[in-house]
Amino acid sequence: MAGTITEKILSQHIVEGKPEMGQEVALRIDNTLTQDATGTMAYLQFEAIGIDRVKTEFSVSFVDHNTLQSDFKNADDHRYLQSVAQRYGLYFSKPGNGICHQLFLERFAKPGNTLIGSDSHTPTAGGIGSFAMGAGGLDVACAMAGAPFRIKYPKIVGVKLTGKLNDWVSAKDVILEVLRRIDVKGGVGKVLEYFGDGVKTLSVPDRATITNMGTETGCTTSIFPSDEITKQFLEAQERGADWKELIPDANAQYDEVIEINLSELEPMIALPHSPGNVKKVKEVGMINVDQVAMGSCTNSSLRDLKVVAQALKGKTIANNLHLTISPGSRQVVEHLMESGEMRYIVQAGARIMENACGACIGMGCAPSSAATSVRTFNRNFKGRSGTADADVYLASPEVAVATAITGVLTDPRELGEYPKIEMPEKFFVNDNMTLKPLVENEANKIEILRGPNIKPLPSFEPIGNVLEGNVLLKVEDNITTDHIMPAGAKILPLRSNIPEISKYVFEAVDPEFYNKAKNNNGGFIIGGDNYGQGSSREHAALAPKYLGVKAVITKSFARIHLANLVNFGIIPLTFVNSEDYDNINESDKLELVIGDLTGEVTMLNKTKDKEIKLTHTLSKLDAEILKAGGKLPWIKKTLK
Ligand code: MIC
Ligand code: SF4
Repeated sequence: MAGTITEKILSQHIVEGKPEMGQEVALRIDNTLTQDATGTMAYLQFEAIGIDRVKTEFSVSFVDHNTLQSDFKNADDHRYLQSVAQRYGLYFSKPGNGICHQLFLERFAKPGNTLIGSDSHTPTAGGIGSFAMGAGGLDVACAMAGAPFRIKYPKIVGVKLTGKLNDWVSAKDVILEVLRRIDVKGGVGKVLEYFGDGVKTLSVPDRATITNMGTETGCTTSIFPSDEITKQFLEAQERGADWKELIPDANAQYDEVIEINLSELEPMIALPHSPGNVKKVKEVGMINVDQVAMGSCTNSSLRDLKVVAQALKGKTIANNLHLTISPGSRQVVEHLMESGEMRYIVQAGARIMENACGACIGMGCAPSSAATSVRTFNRNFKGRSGTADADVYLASPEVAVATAITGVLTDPRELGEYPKIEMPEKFFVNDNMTLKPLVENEANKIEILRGPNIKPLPSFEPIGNVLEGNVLLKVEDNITTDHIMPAGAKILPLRSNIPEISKYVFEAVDPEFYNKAKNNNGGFIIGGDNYGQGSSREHAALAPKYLGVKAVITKSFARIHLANLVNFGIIPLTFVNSEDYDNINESDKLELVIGDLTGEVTMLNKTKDKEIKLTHTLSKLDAEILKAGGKLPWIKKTLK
């Protein structure tokens, strides 16, 4: 059968359902990944499922988000994660080894495999030709226990690349251009599959930058072919045996095509406070910049930092700003040391940070009050940097380094000749900070080490037929999971303690939310379009559930958050007529008759004495899971 890459991979992994756009299909999952911030909860759930060993081809547990260890909590989480990995047959990547997606790309990802990860940027592995999706921790726990992962069969959008990038223009500009065109919800329900002659001009890490930040379009995933370039990359990583060719057939049919001529692209930048708010750098002008931060799973590869190092060679960063650099992995650092390029970075005055997420998730390096920060990251949601009134811009390493040198936002083409960089033929391969899975009889002897901050999972009752309560909060379009459940240095250490972390739900949106939820015995949230965009953190569903939130009623939802709401027994409903959003206010008293959740739901706004029709996209199975009070009780029954 002629087909796209997406069709080829999915047809080999569908275990239930028909490959028809919008229909639910269940996929066999080959690999999983977790990171520490979502991982503790995922493994607590995995333990609760009661399986003796992971059932995937392989699964990896990374520690990269919170590595501050400012007290015992964080260190206890790491110790717990290491012991769980050893007990249940996973690989374990120790803190400092690097950022999960960069490491997975370098050392694990395989073309043609399916991967889910408890992190929304898991599609980074699409750069190598894996079909890789972000998911809630509970879905990852279920996949580790051998359960399939369910998605709506996507619309397959072909992104046709032609031409070749000019000097000082790089992969980040490609994905910023995609975001400029389709914005932060233009990818919902879709796979962005890259094809065309331009593909062969991009290296695997370039491709991974594009698939990584594709997440910001809301898409199910993004994927590139696996070709000769992929083969060379894998061989250079001593993983030639993992390569297989994966290219679309000549007559492959896409449901829609977007064309991008790489030769026409210019340096781009996303303005505050959305990754979809994209303009050309030259249109924005010379704004003063206080901080430049480089790294994150989007732009911390060897190529990226080599360009930065060469551009910094012999220069000093501008007096008015700070430059921080967080490399993606130890492999990247080792090469920069070996080539001497690390010296150029150090000599120029950059602050070298740990190989971790760091500033990207607000773990330090918060900008000063009302400051402007230019970052090579993928998200610039308001407040995510740790400074509520900072303006964060997202750009390529080229734009970032040019800005670091001049002190004002700078089109890198003004720097003159593009640095020539030399990539190594073979990468330094050193997996000594990744612990291998133990054989079964060794694994069974491992004791799981917990700390006092790792609290038991809360359990929830099955949902009744009629839901009553008050509207606790009404929010606008594009509310992110960073709004719902903030991260950062203060809150991340509480990820394994739901009673504590729930005190911070919606903290920056409505500081009274926690008290309101408590005083009202829970209630409802009203949202606009694309509610829950951004991260995969299931705490954005689990913590509101803990506070008694019964249903979230919006104009539309982001994919991963919708699944997380179902997983934790909060009913996600949408307005049949989106104008009805205006017929509900905060504190209104609502009554919802849920029934069996097979069709429309009628809601009575008792305060306004008005009936409002609601609908949903839930499958029969979702309805079953919701009725059972969430996925954990349901999966325990199913897998027994
Ligand atoms: C993010 O970039 O927002 C995170 C932090 O990596 C999240 C995961 C989390 O909240 O732990 C994500 O993207 O899923
Ligand atoms: Fe880490 Fe930032 Fe990537 Fe999330 S987006 S995985 S916080 S580097």
